[in-house]
Amino acid sequence: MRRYFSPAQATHAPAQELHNGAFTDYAEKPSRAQAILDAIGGAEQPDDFGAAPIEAVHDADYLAFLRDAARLWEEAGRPGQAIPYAFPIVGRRPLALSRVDALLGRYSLDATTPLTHQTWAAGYASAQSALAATHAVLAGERAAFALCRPPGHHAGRDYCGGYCHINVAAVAAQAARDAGCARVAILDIDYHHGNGTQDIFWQRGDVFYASLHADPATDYPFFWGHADEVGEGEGRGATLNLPLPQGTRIDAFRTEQERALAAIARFGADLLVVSFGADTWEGDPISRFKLTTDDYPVLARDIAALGLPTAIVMEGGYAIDALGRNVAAFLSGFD
Ligand code: OKP
Ligand code: ZN
Repeated sequence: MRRYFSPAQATHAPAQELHNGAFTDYAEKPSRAQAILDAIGGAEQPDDFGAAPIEAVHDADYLAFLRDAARLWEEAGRPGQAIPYAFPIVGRRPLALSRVDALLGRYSLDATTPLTHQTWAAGYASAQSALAATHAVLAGERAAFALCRPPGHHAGRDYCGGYCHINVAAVAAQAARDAGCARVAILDIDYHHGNGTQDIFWQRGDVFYASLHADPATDYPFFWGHADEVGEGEGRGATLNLPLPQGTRIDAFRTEQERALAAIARFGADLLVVSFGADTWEGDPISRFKLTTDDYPVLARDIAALGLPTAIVMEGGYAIDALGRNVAAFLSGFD
């Protein structure tokens, strides 16, 4: 399988995050990528497809914010990391604010995602890896893997959060649409709901979003991923949420994944994007499912049986010692 990763993706490295009311080591570490590379035998540097495929999914003012935030924060003389802390949740309106504190709140979903001087470059490169995998399958590869890091599925058209800045799955899906695929499906099997991906395609009937994830009644991102969220307008019925309880093991996970795959087959997708998170593994430090390494090839074979050209993009997975073997196990199911 073709595999893509750019060294620029490793440069974004916040020191700490706000977790359980205290600052702890940032879980989405650059060493996640090295662990995966070691286990899958390296990866190719992606071609540069430019900013246009990213701008097809994200607003220009938001992308400018990603480029500038750390510099503005530093210029304002702030000693700590660029972390938002005031959010316009009441009466959100298009105020022309320039204070970096206001911009951080305006363009962020949460306070867990510090921005760095390298955030834009790393997110840009992560999106290029997703685009390279997408173009590989458009050119006839059965499946391809983008080692996306930073991940993407919590990021929306104009906001970051949940360690995500550029929604790499959305960039991949939109690129496939623009390359002529009439209908594209995204299957999100990260532990967390991909609220950003859902939001981007909420009113679209041409991109189907199906997600298995921890019930947002108990887990981040709390406000999205509930079973009654099905899309709106043209997108009504093109969003499928399958929340699962903490403690979920392979049998229940596989049964629900079969439901998602059946819905994708009925939708009639020409191409599939898989948002793959290995944070469903039993030893993940921030997640509570009970999948084992041996479960991943089983899930992958079920997905491969759909017979669709498949671009796999990496999302979460924070047990770094096990991450490489879990990713390699998943990819082995597509052989
Ligand atoms: C990103 B991905 C809870 C903090 C939650 C954010 C989790 C982001 C997961 N104390 N932190 O979906 O793997
Ligand atoms: Zn996750």
